Amino acid sequence: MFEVRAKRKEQMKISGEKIVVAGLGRTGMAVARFLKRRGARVTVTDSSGDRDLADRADGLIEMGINVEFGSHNPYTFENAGLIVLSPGVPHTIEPVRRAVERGVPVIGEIELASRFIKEPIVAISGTNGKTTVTTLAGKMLEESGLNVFVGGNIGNPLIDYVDSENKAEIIIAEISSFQLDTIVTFRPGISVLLNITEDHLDRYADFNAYAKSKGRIFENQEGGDICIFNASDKHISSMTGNIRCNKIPFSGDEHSKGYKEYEKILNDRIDFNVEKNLAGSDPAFSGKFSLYFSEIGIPGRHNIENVAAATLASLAAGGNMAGIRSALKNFRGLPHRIEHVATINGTEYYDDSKATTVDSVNKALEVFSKPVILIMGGRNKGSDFSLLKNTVIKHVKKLIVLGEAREEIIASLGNIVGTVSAESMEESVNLAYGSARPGDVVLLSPACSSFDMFTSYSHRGEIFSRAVETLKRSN
Ligand code: UMA
Repeated sequence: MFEVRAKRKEQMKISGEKIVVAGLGRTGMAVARFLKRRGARVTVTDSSGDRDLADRADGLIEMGINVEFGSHNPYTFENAGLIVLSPGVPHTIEPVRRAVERGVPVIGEIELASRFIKEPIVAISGTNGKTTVTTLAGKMLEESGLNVFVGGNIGNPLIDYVDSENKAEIIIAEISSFQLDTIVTFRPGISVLLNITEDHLDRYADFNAYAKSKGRIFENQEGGDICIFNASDKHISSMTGNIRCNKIPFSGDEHSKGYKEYEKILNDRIDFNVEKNLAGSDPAFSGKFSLYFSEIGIPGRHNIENVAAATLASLAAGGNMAGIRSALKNFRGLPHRIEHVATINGTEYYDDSKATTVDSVNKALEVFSKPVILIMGGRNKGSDFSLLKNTVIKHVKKLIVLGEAREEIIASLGNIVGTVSAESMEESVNLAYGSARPGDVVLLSPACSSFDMFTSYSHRGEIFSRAVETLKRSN
């Protein structure tokens, strides 16, 4: 029943077409080269006038690609035969809207790539955990002996796979809401939706618009396709009533409607009871098995959900139990996600810089039973920090805030826990050290993006770790 197969592809004419690529980041560069190689007349446009763009543009200009940067010229968009947007370029910006009104088709890189990829695609989305599940599912399938390409929002554009010489048997793609905004026919054979909580409210009109975008992962799936989703997430369960794919819900909430039919997360294990033929390559697979939490090397209840999702996706994609268990045994999580950095005088220091949403900070705090000194702040993505009140009361003994969102965080949480403001990451770490007692935890979990002070969340995490290491050496 659950046959994993590649889908019929939309034909697409590229040679000789006038195509505009918006955004000169990693995606835009890859798309422009891909289109040029196929004979399109390509213009890349970027609203920024940064110097590094000029350096990047040089290579494209040498290939005969036209590059415009410093602003978006509406005329360029309106006169295109097709516009391909990078994920970071909203489809709602004025020049794109005007071009759409004039009938110019607009797609994103995922849509473009999917029209040329023949191999089956496993698409993984959700507000939190998608990189972890994408990485883990990739490892489970590799350990099952399959040749896998892992890409998408995780950092390497899918379009790069199309022209690569190393062909895979299966594509594991992390897909963001930004990428789902610009799909048309994108139809993954297997979709995974992990959770939907507040994020990117600086780009979407409201939460519903963001949630709707996430739900588009199911939009083109048909019977025979598989969709794996977290049924204990009320936003997800409200959108899965009418989807056409074969549903494989998992849930840790016994009060969920239809719970009996779900893959169940209990207190010490995940109980699976999936159709026998979900396992494409494992004749010994009986359908019923348990994974005990003691087999899982990454902390937190949210990671149990991630493991359930990765296991189901891997089985659906042809993985076997030996491969799944082996990957699970060796997987210790990804950098900057509740990553242990050091122990100094009995205090544990953790880098959770990837936690850019309120929900991910709530989840990180729930991992710890010890008192937490929490370092938060950065650029607010439209979050309501007061949603952290209950977990902060329960877990946090001191709050240290930094970055643009300091005042907003103090206004939401400053009256429930001792809060101090810091000018830099180094100062934050020193303040945390000054308040720490043996048995405490110091946790960087910002609930904000990093772009006010750092180049990325990983840069922020590295600066935090460096400050902790310096402290450790001086002890
Ligand atoms: N730009 C414009 N016009 C605009 C807005 C931006 O020209 O209106 C330009 C910027 O000046 C910049 C370029 O667009 O030069 C950047 O494009 P981009 O942000 O799409 O950057 P890429 O390097 O192509 O990275 C994108 C994803 N970025 C975003 O979604 C914001 C990367 O996800 C992804 O790894 C990469 O494609 C490969 O697929 C990053 C991310 O933060 C990690 N994703 C969000 C998340 O995970 O929460 C969704």
